Amino acid sequence: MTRLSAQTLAAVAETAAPPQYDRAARRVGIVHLGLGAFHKAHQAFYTDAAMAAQGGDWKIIGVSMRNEEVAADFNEQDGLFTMLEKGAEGTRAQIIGSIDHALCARTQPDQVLQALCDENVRVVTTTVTEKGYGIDRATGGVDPSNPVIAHDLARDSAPVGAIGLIVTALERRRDRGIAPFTVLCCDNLPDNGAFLRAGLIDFARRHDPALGQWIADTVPCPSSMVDRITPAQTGETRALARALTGTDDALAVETEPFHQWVIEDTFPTGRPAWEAAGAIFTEDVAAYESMKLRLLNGSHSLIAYMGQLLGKTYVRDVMADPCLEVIVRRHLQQAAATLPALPGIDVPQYCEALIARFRNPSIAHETLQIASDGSEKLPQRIFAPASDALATDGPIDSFAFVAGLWMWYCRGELPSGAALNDPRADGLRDAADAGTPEAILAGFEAIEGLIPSDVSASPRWRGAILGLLQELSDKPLARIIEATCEQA
Ligand code: CS2
Repeated sequence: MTRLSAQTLAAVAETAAPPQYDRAARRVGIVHLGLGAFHKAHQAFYTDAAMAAQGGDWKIIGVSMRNEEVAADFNEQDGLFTMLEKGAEGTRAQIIGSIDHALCARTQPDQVLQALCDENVRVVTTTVTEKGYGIDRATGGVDPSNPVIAHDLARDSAPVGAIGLIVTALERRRDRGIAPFTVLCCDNLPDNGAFLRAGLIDFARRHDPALGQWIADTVPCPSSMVDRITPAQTGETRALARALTGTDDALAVETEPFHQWVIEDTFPTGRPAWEAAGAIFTEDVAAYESMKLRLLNGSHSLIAYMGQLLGKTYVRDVMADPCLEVIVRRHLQQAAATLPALPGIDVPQYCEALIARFRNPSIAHETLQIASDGSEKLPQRIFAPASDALATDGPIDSFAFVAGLWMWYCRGELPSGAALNDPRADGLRDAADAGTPEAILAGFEAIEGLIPSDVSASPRWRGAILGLLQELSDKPLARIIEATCEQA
């Protein structure tokens, strides 16, 4: 079967919608760092809709940070890929045309820098995952012990990490008199614009304080809340794309119909009309961000650890168990109680919609995937709401439940047989294998920048975690779940 490409696009089956604009007439205006499934189903999709609605030179150069095969696949397919929207009413296939071509940062850092220095590039978007920046949460600056940060700070060769690339490109633009681009972080981190901005400034200052100041004064880093459940590609994804497009597509991505993007509107040098696909522009995304991180992502982590410990492969398998659904609902309730009022948002309705999204039978979202990088995810998903709940004497059982399950999950033997996937895996495993509940909790508390001190100091929190860890060593999780479900 022929490969999807600009040449074969005209022959794509009618069951797949092609790009609604002349791709050849549009030029590049965005560089995106982190060319994974999420970017394809989210920013690339929004940008495609923006160009279809209002034109503009906003094609994307997609940069895979480490994987040269992904970049090669994109180039072989002239940037085209199939997005499969899988909902209750079936599957909708759309060919996304917004990516112009791709590069790999690890092997082509000079080309990436060149792209970032192009004066037509006015926006740089990022999805490199929570851990991918190399920012130390405790200090807010870069972590010099992170190998990529250390490599890029040494300046012996071209930078290969997101922060090193962005700062070096900004320096060159400043020196050449080219206006800086807007840096738009699209990872699931609270106040993600300020988070990335602090990392950029700190990295720059270590080499040139004046550059750090120039970035602080001139580079816009709006925050954004991104949302779309997008599992990793499977063999079935590719087979379905083949059936619906009549071509072979190594890059097909499957995703849910729901999508949301809330963005601070600070783009002095312009931006695509992302509102064409429903993006919301606002002055303050913080409230939306904590809603999404605490309700969707927090429940996701709960589902992931329950699923992994009970041998359930997909999110939908967890949701198919009525008792586990009760526990997810309890989490949503306790997390919702920590949120400020959100004008225009009906939180109970949002939670019901989440339950339906988690249940989506056509989305195969692996609990193993979500269970990864707990040390990077739990601070904003679980510990921050726990801290707020403790401050107002609100319920914390569910936050302690997720934290305790995670600690148990980090023990040497992973139920799935896979290795613990977390940048701090060794330290987590040592803490989790410490023996008694007290020793396990003390081990996790000793990990810097993880559990906030106000949370650790709370007798209520400690009691709940120690009780759960004791129970987990005494009896099977299924029995604990039954009892928790009855009480919920
Ligand atoms: C998930 C997210 O993998 C995870 O940790 O919770 O990727 C989640 O699917 C997205 O944030 C949904 O927008």
